[in-house]
Amino acid sequence: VVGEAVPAAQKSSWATFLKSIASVSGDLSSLTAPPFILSGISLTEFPAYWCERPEVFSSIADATDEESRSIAVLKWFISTLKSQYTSRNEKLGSEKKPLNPVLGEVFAGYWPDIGGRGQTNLVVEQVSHHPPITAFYIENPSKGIYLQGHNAQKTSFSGGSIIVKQIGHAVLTVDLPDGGKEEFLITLPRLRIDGLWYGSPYIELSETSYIQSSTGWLSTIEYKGKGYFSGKSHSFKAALSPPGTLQAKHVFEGTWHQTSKNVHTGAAFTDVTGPKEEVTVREVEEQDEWESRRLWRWVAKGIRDGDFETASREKSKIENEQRQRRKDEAAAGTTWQLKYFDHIDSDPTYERLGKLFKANPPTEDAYIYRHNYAPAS
Ligand code: HCR
Repeated sequence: VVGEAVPAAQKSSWATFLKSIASVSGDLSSLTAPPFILSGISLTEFPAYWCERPEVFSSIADATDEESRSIAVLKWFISTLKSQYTSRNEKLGSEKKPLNPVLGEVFAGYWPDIGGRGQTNLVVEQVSHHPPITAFYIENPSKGIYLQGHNAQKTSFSGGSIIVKQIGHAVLTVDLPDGGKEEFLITLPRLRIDGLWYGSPYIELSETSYIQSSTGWLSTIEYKGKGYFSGKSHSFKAALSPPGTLQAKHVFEGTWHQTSKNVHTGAAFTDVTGPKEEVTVREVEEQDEWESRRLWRWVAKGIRDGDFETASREKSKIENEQRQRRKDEAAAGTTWQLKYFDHIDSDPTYERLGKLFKANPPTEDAYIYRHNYAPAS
């Protein structure tokens, strides 16, 4: 019997959706899902999760040597996971299916300078519609910290769960006082979406992700759910090893949605039990027509109000307009031009740093920010 969280009238369409997930592998974005599982939030909004604790991000600049900088970057990375992977459960009751962004959709905002932490700016662009690929750039220029990345997903179905392999990576660059730079290659964890049968999906992270510093320090982060390490959901263990060895000098352990500590010293490491800070975005009326919240506003309102007829009519309008645009481009022999990012086939930073820990794959493409968005202040 399909789960309790599914409204009676949607049980059969939920069962059909689950069957279609099991047979379609690769990209779930275009599958039609029953209304109760839809969110009115576009995937272009997700990169904001990298910075919902702006002071943890900006404090990377306070580290005074390579070792403590790698610790600060690891601490910030772990502190982003709660926002990235549990936000929808907290806000909407369970994981939901986000809106599938259109090509060229933009999401931009900032976190203001409070207490000397510097302003952090965000610009996101949907750089591919099929498959969906989202590029993002987050910077705190006054602290000399810059994050650039892109991400896409490959999905499969196994043992009643959706397995999501994240494709893409991020590179964090930190300006040093001597004029030099330190770079960190960040790989993305694999996720499993459980609880599908009950109609209340949630994420668990699995396997391993890495943060490789250009100085040689490497964080190896292992993720486990219930029944491993501490036996708790959302557990992780991160080992930080100095250049040239895989012998860990620091080990941190705990849950990424609560707290963690240094295994050797017992000192507190991350704590995300306090409030987070959502990105500040212009009012919808002030946004331009390509900005996510403006573009999707009537669809989002329909979903919020339970008026799915309006939501689906408005969604079709957007999709038809996109289809027409692609036809016109094909007829004119032109292609869509990205606004804020340039695509490169292979990322030299990924290749250089990836070699140090034998990244798989050994090479990846990337989207390089053009520094042409004027952030609000
Ligand atoms: C897999 C997912 C879309 C992608 C979302 C990503 C991986 C996007 C990048 C963010 O940095 C982190 C992130 C978090 C989300 O957990 C993940 C989404 C979870 C569900 C969604 C599927 C496409 C929707 C599947 C439909 C289910 C809920 C029935």
